[in-house]
Amino acid sequence: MPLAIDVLLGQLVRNGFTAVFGNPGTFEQALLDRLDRYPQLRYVLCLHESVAIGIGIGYARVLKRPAFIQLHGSVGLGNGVGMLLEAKQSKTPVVVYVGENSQYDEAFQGFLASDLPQIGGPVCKATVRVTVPDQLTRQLRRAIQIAMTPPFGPVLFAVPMEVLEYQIAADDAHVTDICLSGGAAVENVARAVDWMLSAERPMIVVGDAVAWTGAQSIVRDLSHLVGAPVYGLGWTMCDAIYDDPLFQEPLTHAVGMGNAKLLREADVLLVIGSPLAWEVIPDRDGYVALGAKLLQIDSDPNELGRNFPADLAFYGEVRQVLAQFLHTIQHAATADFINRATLRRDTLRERRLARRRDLEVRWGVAAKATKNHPFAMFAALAEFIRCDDLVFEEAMTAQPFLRHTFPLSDPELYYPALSRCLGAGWPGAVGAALANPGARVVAVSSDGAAMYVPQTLWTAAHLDLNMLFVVANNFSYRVLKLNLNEFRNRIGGHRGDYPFMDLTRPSINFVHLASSMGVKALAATTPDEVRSAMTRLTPEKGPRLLDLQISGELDY
Ligand SMILES: Cc1ncc(C[n+]2csc(CCOP(=O)(O)OP(=O)(O)O)c2C)c(N)n1
Repeated sequence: MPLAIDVLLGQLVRNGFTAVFGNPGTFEQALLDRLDRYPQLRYVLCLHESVAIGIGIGYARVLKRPAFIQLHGSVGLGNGVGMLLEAKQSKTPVVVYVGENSQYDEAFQGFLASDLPQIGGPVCKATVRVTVPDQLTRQLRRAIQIAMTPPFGPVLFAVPMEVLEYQIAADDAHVTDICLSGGAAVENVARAVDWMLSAERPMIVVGDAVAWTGAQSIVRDLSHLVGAPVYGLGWTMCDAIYDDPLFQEPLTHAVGMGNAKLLREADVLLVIGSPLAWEVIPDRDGYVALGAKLLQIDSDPNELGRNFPADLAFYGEVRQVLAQFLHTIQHAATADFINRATLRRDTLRERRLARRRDLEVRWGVAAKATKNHPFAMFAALAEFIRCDDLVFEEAMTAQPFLRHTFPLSDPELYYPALSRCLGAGWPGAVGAALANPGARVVAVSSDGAAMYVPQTLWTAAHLDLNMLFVVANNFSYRVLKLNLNEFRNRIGGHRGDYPFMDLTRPSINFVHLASSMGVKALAATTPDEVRSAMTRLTPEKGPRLLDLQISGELDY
């Protein structure tokens, strides 16, 4: 009979896993020892647990499959807690194998003794702990299945070390693929469609379930047909066709009052695959105007009517339900409806263009006064970004400038990390590069976010990945300053200082940091310096880094 570790690795191969992202210790030595027998599985060595989980998250988002992560015992799991919450809240499927000490030594309460399910439970979708070797494969299949069943999420797979050393029966079972069927009953779709056909101000909000099911073009077709603007909420994937004229913008995840004001303009609000209201500070008064209809579609039943009662809620695979909606509206649309929808469409297209023009004028004026204004700096950088680059970004307050200047037309090539757990950007980008080896990956992170995971650069250099890392470096935790301003506005009393929010004294030398890990790096403080740095970095092979030093002023 084979060793349990071989049965485990065989199961991973059978289920199409291609990589293990980890930071190892002795509890997991059986896995390290046997991995070279499975060339289908590549081990990606990471120098911190948040990097390993973050790379797994990026890999899973790009391949739209669960990733397999290995952490070392209670300490490794503890280090990874923040990034696991990132996976849980972004509903990204990852199986997190954590080794632990032998059950035979439990009574010693020895080295690293702790309780893995207690540490990981609150930040994982589920916990599976194997205590009997013969149950290993069944439990592993269960862990994989839980991770990839909507709502997706991280599953803790805890394995005491001796379990992997037993001989157990081989089996060749697969994990069942779950296909969700459209749960929308025909008569309810008809009611929802009636509301949409008579709406004067329909509006669509899209979240990550759209990208997970590849439904962006159906959303576009639906929005064009009904003449509705599309907004994004809670994005870690690109849930809309970014340069479509009816796509307006992703909404903020910081303060919900502005979002609520905007959504309350709708008389029919269709929310697809996104939690409604989950910002840092949500608007308790509600996001739906009095008398307006709220329609929700989600593959996570927990989201339906969770914070605000929906008038109709559809549970099912988002793409299928949407297709059903589109089909029904196409058949029911009258000439009068099409005329009204066309008028709305033209107005929305104009509104988007006007907003872009206004921003360019405002930012353009500011950029004349400030040589490293982020608009001018990102515009210079964008001259070197190709439309087939894969952009994985955690640009934080520089995000509007990136989104305005970069070519982001292909939703499969744009991943906006959301930064619940700061530091998801760079590791996610490495995961994206591993998942999509043909693409050049552009990994933009703010300086604060980058400093949670600088070890990522080592893994990128170690694997010689074709990546451009960019630090959107404003030498501060700028968003915390903006939020503090709001707080002080509320409680009264502006002091003009921002305690513990400047990343200076000493300032971080990203060029030295990157060089120390084998990544070629240059800094730029003006748009011209960006151009000359990029001219030198672009032809280089392997990972490169641009330290994009942008103004941290608060009023741009
Ligand atoms: C792991 C983790 N620690 C702390 C925070 C709290 N936090 C939220 S935003 C922020 C500062 C972000 O600054 P930076 O990344 O430099 O972006 P900027 O606002 O300057 O654009 C911090 C520390 C967090 N979200 N995650």
